[in-house]
Amino acid sequence: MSYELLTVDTVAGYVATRPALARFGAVSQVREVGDGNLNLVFVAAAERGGLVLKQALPYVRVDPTWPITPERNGIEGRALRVHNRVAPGLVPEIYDADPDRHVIAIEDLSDHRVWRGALNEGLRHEGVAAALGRYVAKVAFGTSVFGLGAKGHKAALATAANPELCEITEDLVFTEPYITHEHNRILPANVADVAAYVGDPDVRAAVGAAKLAFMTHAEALIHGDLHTGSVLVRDGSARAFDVEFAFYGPVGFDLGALWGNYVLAAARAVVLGDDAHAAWVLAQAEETWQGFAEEFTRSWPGRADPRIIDLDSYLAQVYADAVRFAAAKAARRVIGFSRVSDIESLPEDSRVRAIRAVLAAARLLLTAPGAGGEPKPLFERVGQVLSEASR
Ligand code: SR1
Ligand code: MG
Repeated sequence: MSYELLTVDTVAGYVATRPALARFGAVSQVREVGDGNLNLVFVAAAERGGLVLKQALPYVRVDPTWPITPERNGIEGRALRVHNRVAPGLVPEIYDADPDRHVIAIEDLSDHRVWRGALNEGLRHEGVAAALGRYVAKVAFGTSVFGLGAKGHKAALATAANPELCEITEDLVFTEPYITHEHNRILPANVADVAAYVGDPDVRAAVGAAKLAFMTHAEALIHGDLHTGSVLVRDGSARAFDVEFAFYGPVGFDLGALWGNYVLAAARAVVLGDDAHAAWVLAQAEETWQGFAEEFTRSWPGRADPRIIDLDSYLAQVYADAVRFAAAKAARRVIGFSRVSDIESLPEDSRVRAIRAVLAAARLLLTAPGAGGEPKPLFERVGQVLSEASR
């Protein structure tokens, strides 16, 4: 290890060495709260407020035999500064970035909670889905050719490559679930469900097209991993965090990540018999889309070059991308590496039904003719499919 990892005992001393953090004063209390796949995360209480330190490990936290570049921490810091500029109030503030120890210091949002957990409990945080749509729109406009102009976009793109983390997504989301791979974990009762999904030629063609779009459509500096575990909520507030997967990619990927995770949360609700919560969760797809489309449309008159490119055509392309990405993002969580509590915390018989339902919904999203245009009818159909497939 070429750099020293922080511990609860060394955080106070570390903060004292960082000029950018001097305004917080002495740290008095530290908790390690990291529960994701990759990083150490400390919440520190100091004389003049709280802060969070996030340090990249040089390996996957949940599988130390799997090396992963700690340079992602600097990539996250740079993306977070950009997102704070274009979408203030929708991401945590960033106070410091340390390229030697691979640490960023960010805003303490301990008065918020992770949205996935709240959704799992059947809680409704109104306005979060729309706020996230606005976040995606502000990033989509502010970091793209629309906000930066052609040359500005190319210059920004050149500073924001994230090949190693993109490769993780290419493998885990778009490839491994569709091949025989040691990461895949399939319950005996779901073997036929997975085989039907991954064996469908239309599914494979659509996922292949989605993978190519992910790899080549450098539209904006997207979040890159915008699942419901990357969102902090409080009444009246939503913040997207954990932007280490940020790169210049397709805008629809962030919207699709949210939609795919709404499908997972809804599948959980359906098998638990809470149809009202499932319907509410799926209705958030429309809320997110409206938040996105309205915010993007509001920004449109300020685009750098008003010639030729048509707003409605662009929104239609983002929508079509998002539908495919939603399916891929939901399916990967029930076949491959990195599972989610929505499904994993269910008893096995319910989990089998939820997984079957998620795969049926993903198949619908990837293959339904006429999925274009409107999320409301599409996600109402998703709700029907979840109910039917989980019986
Ligand atoms: C090895 S990283 C596994 C997953 O964790 C992150 O949240 C991303 O979703 C990634 O695919
Ligand atoms: Mg993450």
